[in-house]
Order: sequence, then structure tokens, then C-alpha cells
Amino acid sequence: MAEEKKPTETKVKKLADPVAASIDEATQKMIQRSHELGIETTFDRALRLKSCNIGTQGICCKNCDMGPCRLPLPKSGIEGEDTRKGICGAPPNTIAARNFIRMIAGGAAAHSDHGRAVAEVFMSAARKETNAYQIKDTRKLLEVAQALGVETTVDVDGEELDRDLDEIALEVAEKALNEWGKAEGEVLYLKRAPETRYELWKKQGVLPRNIDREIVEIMHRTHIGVDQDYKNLMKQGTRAALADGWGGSMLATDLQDILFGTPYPLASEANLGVMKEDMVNIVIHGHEPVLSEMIVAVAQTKEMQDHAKSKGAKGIQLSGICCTANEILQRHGVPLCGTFLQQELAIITGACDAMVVDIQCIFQNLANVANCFHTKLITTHPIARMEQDNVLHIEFDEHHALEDAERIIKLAIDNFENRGAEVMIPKQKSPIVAGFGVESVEYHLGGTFRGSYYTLNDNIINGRIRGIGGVVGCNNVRTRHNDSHITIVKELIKNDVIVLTTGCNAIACAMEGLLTPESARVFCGPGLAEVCETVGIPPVLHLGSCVDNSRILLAATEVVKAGGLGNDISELPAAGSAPEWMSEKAISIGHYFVASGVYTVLGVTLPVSGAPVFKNYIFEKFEKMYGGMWDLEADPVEHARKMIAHIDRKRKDLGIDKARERIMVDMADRRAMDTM
Ligand code: BF8
Repeated sequence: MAEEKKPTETKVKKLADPVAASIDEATQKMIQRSHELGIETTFDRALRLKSCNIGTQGICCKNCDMGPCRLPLPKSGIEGEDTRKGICGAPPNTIAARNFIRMIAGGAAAHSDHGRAVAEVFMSAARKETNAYQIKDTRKLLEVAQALGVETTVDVDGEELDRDLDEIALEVAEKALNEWGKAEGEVLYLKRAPETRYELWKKQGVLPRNIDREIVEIMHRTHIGVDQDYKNLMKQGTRAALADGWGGSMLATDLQDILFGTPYPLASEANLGVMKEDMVNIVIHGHEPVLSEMIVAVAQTKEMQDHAKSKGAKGIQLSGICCTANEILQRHGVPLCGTFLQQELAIITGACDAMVVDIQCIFQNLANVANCFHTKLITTHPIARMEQDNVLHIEFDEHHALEDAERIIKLAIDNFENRGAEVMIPKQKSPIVAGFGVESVEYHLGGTFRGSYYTLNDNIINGRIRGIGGVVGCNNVRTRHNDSHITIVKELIKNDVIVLTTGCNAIACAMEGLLTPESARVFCGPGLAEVCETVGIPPVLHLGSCVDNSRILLAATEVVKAGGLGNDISELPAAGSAPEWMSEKAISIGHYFVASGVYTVLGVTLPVSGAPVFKNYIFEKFEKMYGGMWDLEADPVEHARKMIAHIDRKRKDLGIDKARERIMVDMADRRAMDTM
């Protein structure tokens, strides 16, 4: 007789402590709520699933079936010769470098494939195959045409246009698409960098040939038995990262601006509290704005609004998660619902009638969470589907974009009446001003009349602004949600460093109330506060999504061009940071910043610690070759201080450190006088 099965013991699962998991009150409340409802989220899973100590050191090689070969650093460290080797003889440096550049390949592929998809839609628009998309920003079109070598016979101010705009758009589309796979030449946008930088890349032999090729070559070189020199591997990593930053990502940003409009500052709100109990909530999540633009357009139509009302809702509330959120915020003011780590929580409000996802940073567990509620989870991209039965797939195509958007919105509206009783939307939300870019920084700091970066440079030279911090990137559940983001940004602005932000750092700053001009008075040092108050900008400028880090590269180039701060990005008093990074895209971004001359600090961990020689190569030796280098600092205050110390070193090299000292003395004197 078969043995009777014992009932499975229900183990008491470890649950995340909401306060230890996030600094954000709305997030804390929703984690608590998930526990009350018995729904597991990433915060709980992170407690049960420890990260691998060997993988985090970067020295696990699984590129063939003889391994995986794991070469952890001995606890006592390495004395004398490092004899660690994999089955094929690969030492830690080779393994760590291979892993590192495979991350660059993953990140560059993600950004660049996004860029390609936008270029394809752009081509459809240029060919007039779709009514849904048109050229919105002709000025940007002409700028891009120039950068791609397309004949315009017109300057960007529109003088003497004797070539049809449609013809120009078509050639721009062809040239742009060609950047992914052309047989000869180099990525055209590299020449948008300061000349000194371009010449340096040329000297180092890292000019990317085309976008796809550099990614493919990484996969080839890291196959077993190919490139066995960590320096040569990093050379290829550098090519691919540059092909991302100055190629795929920059093209994505530019073509999106042409199609959907170049962002200019606008007001909105951020955090889960933007969802509304009495409205149909559609949360848009992912990265490519081609569909979300259509959703924004269709949701505003009278037909859809009336349909929502006919179902008992007051209207339609759109909001966004991750970088799609940043895209539709910066162009339409659609509020930010939350960061990468809040995606499950948006559904747990019980008020999410539909979550529409496209590509990148989408948790597979969303389907399990959605299963506990009425939420329709809708995938839309052919390369990003989910296996779970409760997920709907409505494949988006630019040729019937408006119809797709309409179908999705109707589904959400019709789902409004299926809501259960468990609605709980946290009330927290913050007002924000977002939508900055190369053009609007120029306008705000230079005015229409002067229209240049001189004013920004003047303020850096005279020391009111100590320097520029580019703080970007993800949330990582291995570290307290938003804690490092906010601590670092606050420390920087307190020390008069203006912050340019994108991605989930931008959302974190938005939630924390740092994206308002008024925050300058509260959080900034006296110099930065004075500048922000004079021109009416926040001390933290939201520059968009992760592909929009290309805006930071171009803004830095404009600063170089405006003069007085050296001839290259590496001479600027500037530093980069990704405090809570987790994605391969962050490594690609980090590396194109480093290769563009920026000292770049990451938080959490970096998978290089198990290969000290390789680590030293990218942490120190790279500075001699490229003027920029990697660093790692998990402690947020120390992280910010390292950035500030680098900025001060650059100020000293430029001979402008004295100006700042004088200003500090003046301020102290003034304060002393005030108290007399
Ligand atoms: O591309 S910052 S978690 S959402 S990967 Fe993802 Fe990281 Fe957020 Fe945008 Ni970028």
C-alpha cells in the first residue's frame, strides 16, 4: 500500500521589514499592505534569496560546459603569485573582464535595440506609412540631419530651406538605421563629442564601427578560447559602450524628440499617491515611448473620457513606472507612479485597472500579483512576452498604433467595475518640475537672448556652482530603496553641486520633492541656491529616461564648447554616479561615461572585486588612458564626498579653486555681519 502523503508543512516565510526596505513612506505602507493581503513582493524574496558571493566578485565563468569555474578570492587574500585558474587556464582577470564586457553588451543591446525600434517607427513616419506619427520637432530634425551628414541647405533657424522636410526626414531615417549595421566607417555621432575626446578615442583605437557589430564582437571575444587579455577585452567593451552612449541611446533620444517633441520643463507629481480611486488607473511601464505616446493621445479623447464616465469613473488617470514613466512625464506631464521597485506595489493598491508593459525592467512576478486582483496585465512587445495565463498580449504595431492604444484603454475602462473592495492608495505624492534637456538648460541658464551655456560656465568658474553631478540609474532591492539615491543627491546639492538626473534616480528625487525650484532654498548650499532661485530651476534637473543619459553627454559637450573649463569633458568639474544600480544597462552607461572622461562611482557592489588586477585597471589605469575611471562606494555619504573631492581636484587643475574659496569666505563674512 502506498504510503500516505503527509500534508506539506506551511513554513512561515520571512517578510521584509517595510522601514528597513525603503525610505519612502508610500512604499513602506504598501509593503505592509502586501503582508496583510499575503502577497509576496521582491522585498520579501530578497530576504530569502541571498546573492551569490562568487558571482558578485565577478569571477564565475560559465561560458562553456566544462565549468562553471568559480575562482573566489581566498579569505586571507592573495600573497605572492595569483595561481587561480579555470579549466581552460583563464585567470580571474580574464574571467572578470569577460563578464564585465558581457554586461556592457547586454546593456548596449537593450538601449540600442530600443533605439532601432524607434528608428523603424521614424522610418514609417518619414515614408508616411502611418498617420499616428509625424515629425513634431523640425528644428531637432535639422540638427540631427547635420550630425548625420544629411544635406539640408538650411540652418537650424529655418533660413533658406530649399529641400523638402519630408525628403530630409527620409534620408535621416535611412542614415540613422544604417548606424546599426553599416559595412564601413564609424558611428557618426562620435564627432559630436569635443574634438579632443574624439581624437583620444581614435588614438586608443576604440572608435565603434557600427552599433550591432561591437555588441556581436563582445559575444565572440568572450566565447571560450578567444580573447585572453583583459586589456584587449576592455578595449572592446569600450567600443561597445561608446556605440551605446554616442550611438544607440543618442539616436533613440534624438528620434524620439523629433517624433514626440523635445521636452521642456513642465509641472507634474510623483509617487503612488498619483493613482486615483474614482478614476480608471492605467499604469504604463517599460521603456519605449512609441506605444505610450499613443495611449496618452487616445486617453485624452472625448470618446474615451465619456466611455470611462459611462462606467462610473470620473475619468482616466494615466501614470508611469520606470523609464516609460520618465518619457511620458517629460513630454506630457503624465505623473510618475513609482520606481522599478514599486511596480508590484502599484498593483497591490487594488486600483490598477490595467498595467501596460513593453520592454525592460518588468518583473515576471507582476503576473502573480495581478492574479490576486482584477488588474489586466498587458504585454505589448513581440520580444517581451510573459508565459502566465492571466497575461493578455496585445501586440503593438506602428501601422495600427491608434487602434492598439484604443483597445488597451477600453479594456482598462471596462475593467473599472471589476475592482474588489481592497483598494488602498497611499496618499503620498510630491509636486515636481521635470523635462529638462540640452536645449532647456541652455535657455534657462542663458536666456533666449544669450542662449548659451556661458552663464552656467560663469557660475561654475565663479564658484557659485561647485560642479556637476550626473546621478542616474536603478533601484536595487539589495539596498534600502531610495536611501543612497537621496542621501547622495542631498549631499551634492548641499555642497553646491548641481545634479543632472535620469532613470530611477530621477523618480526617487521626484518622490522626495527635490525636483522643485523651492527645494533649492531648503537643501542647497548658498551658491547653488542663489543660482536656482535667480533662474527658477530645481537644483536637480530631470533629464529623462536612461537612454536620455545621452543628453548628459551632450550637455557636458556644450559646457566644454562654451569655454573656460578646459577642452574636454575630462577637464570639467563633474562626476557621475549610479547609487543603487542593478541592470546591465547601468554598466554600459557607466562605461560610456568613464570612456567619455567622467569619474563614475557606483554603489552597492561591482563584480570586479575578485580580480584585483582587473579592478585596478578600470579603477585607476583607465584614468591615464581616458581621463575617466570607475569607482565603487556603498556608503552614500562617502560616495558623494568622493565625487566632490574629484570635482575639487578638477577645479584646482583648472585654476578656479581660489574663486570658490573667496565666495565661501564672502558668505561667512556676510553671515557674520547679519548676526551683528
Ligand atoms: O532604464 S534606471 S531600473 S527603469 S535600468 Fe530599469 Fe534601472 Fe530604472 Fe529605466 Ni534604467
